[in-house]
Amino acid sequence: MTSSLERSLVLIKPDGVARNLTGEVLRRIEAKGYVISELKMLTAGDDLLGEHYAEHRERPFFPGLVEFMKRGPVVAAVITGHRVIEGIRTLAGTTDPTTAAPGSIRGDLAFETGGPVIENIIHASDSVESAEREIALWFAA
Ligand code: 3AN
Repeated sequence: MTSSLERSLVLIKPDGVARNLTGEVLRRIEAKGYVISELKMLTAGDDLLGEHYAEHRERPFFPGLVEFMKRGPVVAAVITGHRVIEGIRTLAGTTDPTTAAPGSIRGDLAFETGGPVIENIIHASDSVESAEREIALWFAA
């Protein structure tokens, strides 16, 4: 069997930090068996968020997404484990918190605010390539 040890960039977004859910999200990730390799809190700026969400730059919700992500501190983590990228996406649940599966982080803890952007507590890398790009952005030496 080939090795599938991976790294994922996880962000606890400003809604999650403001609601004191940092511990709960990290608890679920650790309880699953994944390892927190790096961890820090910071307030992101336009440049970092523009790079992080480069694929969404032309979307109508992009300005609202950046404003939301700048609203307060985020917690950034590098999580390590076998197939951790797919595993954390499963723990997170689907993007829309209203229909995210109960049992998932978004399904259990996030809700629709009626605002211009979906607030859904957690970001988790969606591929090995995204993860390595995002880790370099958020944990630049
Ligand atoms: P996910 O985080 O589930 O992979 P992405 O990468 O498609 O979702 O979107 C990044 C973030 O942009 C989401 N977590 C959410 O905050 C916001 N977002 C995505 N799609 C929409 C939308 N249709 N309307 C408003 N905000 C959105």
